[in-house]
Amino acid sequence: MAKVLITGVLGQDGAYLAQHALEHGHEVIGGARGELTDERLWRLRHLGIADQIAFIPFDLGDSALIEQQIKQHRPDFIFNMAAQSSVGDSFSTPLATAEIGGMGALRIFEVARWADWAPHVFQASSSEIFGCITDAQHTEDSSFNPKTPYGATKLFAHIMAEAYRASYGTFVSTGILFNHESPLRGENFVTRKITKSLAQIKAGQQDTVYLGNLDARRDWSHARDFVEAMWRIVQLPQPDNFVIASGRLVSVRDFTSMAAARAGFDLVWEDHGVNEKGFDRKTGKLIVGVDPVFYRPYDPAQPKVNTGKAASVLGWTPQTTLEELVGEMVDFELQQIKH
Ligand code: F7E
Repeated sequence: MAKVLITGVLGQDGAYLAQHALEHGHEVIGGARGELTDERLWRLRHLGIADQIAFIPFDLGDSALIEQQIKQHRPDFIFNMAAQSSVGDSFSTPLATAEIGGMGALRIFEVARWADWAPHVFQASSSEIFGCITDAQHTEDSSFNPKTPYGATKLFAHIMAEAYRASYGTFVSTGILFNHESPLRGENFVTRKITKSLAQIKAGQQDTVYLGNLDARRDWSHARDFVEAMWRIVQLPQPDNFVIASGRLVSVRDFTSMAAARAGFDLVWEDHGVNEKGFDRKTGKLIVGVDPVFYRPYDPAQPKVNTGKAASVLGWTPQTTLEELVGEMVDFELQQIKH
């Protein structure tokens, strides 16, 4: 039985990681900042594991607290999942994004560097570190060129992880994670916004969902599958970097059509840009509109990736198709509707 510290345990990935660790008989210490309100515990409650986690106060902005908690609990594994994880929000909160996502990660690496029991640290890197597309097919060794505050922050932590490995021999591995979704996703991310809105439109509780860039393409997988990859990464004898993705890029428009079909709508798309609209073929009802307020100042195209290293070294490939993921998310939202 290992001791597993998960920062950001109240978030989507933290919750699935905690579930995974508990299922494998490990002890889970859940780091969370602020009060443990019912509202914030909903993911862990939904998974039925809130009572099995030893919660500790943990704030990535507080070096002394981080050091004290890690030294006191001596975890074998540290998963650093806490961050301001919205790319969209990072445009309005660049300092907080960098402070928590960048310096916060470094604070953990620094404690791990001096820890006499040599914990294995997992750092959640992001596909946003690739930024502008430069290679036809990206791998762990592609060049990084982020142009968003979030991407730059994640790149700082990513390079620091490599620096700590090279300079001090600290075990810090990274997963360069592409988009990973689930019913536990935050509502400010596009997949959950779409699935939740469609269920509400279906129930007559919302008229239309307004989105931003429908042409944006993302490589979406199920968060549960990603957690399995993260777990395998920290079990390796040596720290390393792994791209974790499905390799399939789908537009926001196509994701919306898939989700709408699951909710019982047959979308037809008309016009372009801010005037684009998605109507239900059967009823003619307007289901999707575009509102430029959801456009980003910079929205880099996501690259196609080669996940060969994860497959060969970790024996990992995603188990859930995008169709299954969309089905699970829409069904979840339909079940949540209160009539
Ligand atoms: O946006 C477009 C938006 O906010 C996806 C995080 O987990 O993955 C995630 O970042 C795309 C973008 O995720 C809306 O412009 C259109 O192109 O769901 P998202 P993200 O920015 O890709 C990466 C890998 C991470 O590391 C991050 O932590 O969808 N889009 N209309 C919209 N996006 C939002 N949020 N809302 C819209 O209405």
